[in-house]
Amino acid sequence: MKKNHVGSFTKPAPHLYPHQWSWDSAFVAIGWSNFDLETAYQEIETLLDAQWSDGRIPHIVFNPEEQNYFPGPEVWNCQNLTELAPKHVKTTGLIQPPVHSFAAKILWERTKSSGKESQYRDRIEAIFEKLLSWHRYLAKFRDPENTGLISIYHPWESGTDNSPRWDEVMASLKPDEVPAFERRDTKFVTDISERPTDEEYVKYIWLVESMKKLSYDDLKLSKEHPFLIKDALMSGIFALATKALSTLGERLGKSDDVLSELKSTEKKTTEGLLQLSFDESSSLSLDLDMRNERKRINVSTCAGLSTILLPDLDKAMAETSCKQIMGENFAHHKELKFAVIPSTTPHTPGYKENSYWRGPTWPVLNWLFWYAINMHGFEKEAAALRQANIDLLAEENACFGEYLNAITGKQLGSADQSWTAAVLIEWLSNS
Ligand code: 2M8
Repeated sequence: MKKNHVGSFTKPAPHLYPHQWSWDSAFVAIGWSNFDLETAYQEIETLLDAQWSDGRIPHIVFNPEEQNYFPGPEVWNCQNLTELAPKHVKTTGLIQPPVHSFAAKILWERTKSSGKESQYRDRIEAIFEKLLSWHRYLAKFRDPENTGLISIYHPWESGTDNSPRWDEVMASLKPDEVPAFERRDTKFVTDISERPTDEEYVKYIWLVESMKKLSYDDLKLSKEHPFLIKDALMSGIFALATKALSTLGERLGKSDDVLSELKSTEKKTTEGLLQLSFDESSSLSLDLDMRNERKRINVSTCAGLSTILLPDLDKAMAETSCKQIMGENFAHHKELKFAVIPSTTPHTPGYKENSYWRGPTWPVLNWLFWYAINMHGFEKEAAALRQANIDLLAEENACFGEYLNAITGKQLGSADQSWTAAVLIEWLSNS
């Protein structure tokens, strides 16, 4: 993390990801807060400084020093396409899963326990207000259908870019011309089969072009953009983070109106996830394809485990969800050497052992699910999941990998990934 820290933020990885990424920063701030509160606050503040006027937190904030990334700011062209984008800093027009309020709550708890409340009080107040407008943006503009679930317009918004979750929808897209482009990501990984294919990439860029044509305007996008999905993982995280924001709000003495607004948002998302997305037969929360009559996308990936993220889940549902996570489709799949959660259940359609979001394990998501299992009181299962992750990351060549093969223990993608370090710090500091 120290190595990847530049100026006032932490790059997700030394070369592959040279800018500030939204949800990486939230996890990294949690990691920093174990030993350097100031840097943790700065991480969140730098990100929030790039917030759009409608409340959205952009998925990437570009580092002006860094030219070697595609698609860079000139591709996104946000400042010329919409008044909503900030003028002093360049960003993309996408979002990522909203873990930020969850991070802010943890930061404030650690601020209090280190006796630094008065030093950081004004700063947490400012952070709270910005996060409140972020949550209002999500509730209003990412759910015009009033389902309680959050819409995404691009697989990159999901954080699980080329997960098999998106295969059917992506296959149905018929992109016309996209401007000529040269990928840069494939220059930084030794084996390009670990990254998305060129065909997938063309569609990613085509979707970006469509968003640009619609000026990143949510009302237009929700009506006309070809990719519109209610994202189960995004929605589960939204419920968890909204609860965290309302708890933070209570501790900061916010008004009853604000607190009840947050409570009803959390309740609505919880109901949406349980009623519209949860599939009894598979015990998974499934994404909904809004361009195909809200069809449930029935693929077994770690996003389906999002039910456990709901803070107000009843005991029976929490147990079902925990069993699924620790069972034979996920952490205890018979092929895995390490009992960690794979991104996709082995051998389901679209699964690939070493390929990006198609099979390997992401320590950061393991940490999030570990947190949730603990939150629901399954201490034994949480302890086992923590230990399996620590064992995997202690493998000789693990190198804080971006993602890892849980069958062989091989590190994949980028080495020295910041959020992998952050969650390892968390696991080692909190058992
Ligand atoms: C990956 O996403 C970027 C695009 O945003 C990429 O594929 O180039 C994802 O794993 C995403 O979840 C993550 O935030 C980002 C940086 O770690 O990398």
